[in-house]
Amino acid sequence: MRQLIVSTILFFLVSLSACGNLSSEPKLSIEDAWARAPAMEGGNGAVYFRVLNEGGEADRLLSVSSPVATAEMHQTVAKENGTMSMEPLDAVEVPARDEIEFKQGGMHIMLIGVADPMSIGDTIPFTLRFEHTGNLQITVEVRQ
Ligand SMILES: [Cu+2]
Repeated sequence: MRQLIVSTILFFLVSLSACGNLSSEPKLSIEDAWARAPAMEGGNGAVYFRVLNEGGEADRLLSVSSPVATAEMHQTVAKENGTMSMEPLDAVEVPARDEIEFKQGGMHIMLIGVADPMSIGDTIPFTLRFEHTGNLQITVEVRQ
């Protein structure tokens, strides 16, 4: 009888840990992050990156920030007259086992009014705030 109880408890523990491995949570990483310096002092810069989600649940990017300037999430949109424009994004879904990309001509991060000039090779701190994962702090290199 004692043997049976021990076996039952063991089985229960194994089941629990198996569930733990399958638990659906977002598992995020930020790849290929880089920043573009503003063309002139006080102008707008940009930040680009990919967000990978290897987890079994989606997450949402709620906001971004950097000490160098006000950071906004934007979407590039083509207008009917053929010109390009941008619209602010409230939040961006990162689906489970998928990735999203912030890139030139698509979704991107705008650094509004960069006060201190950024040079090629500089690095800037950058924070991404996700609904489930919380804050992810990364360092972004300024490139051409
Ligand atoms: Cu923009």
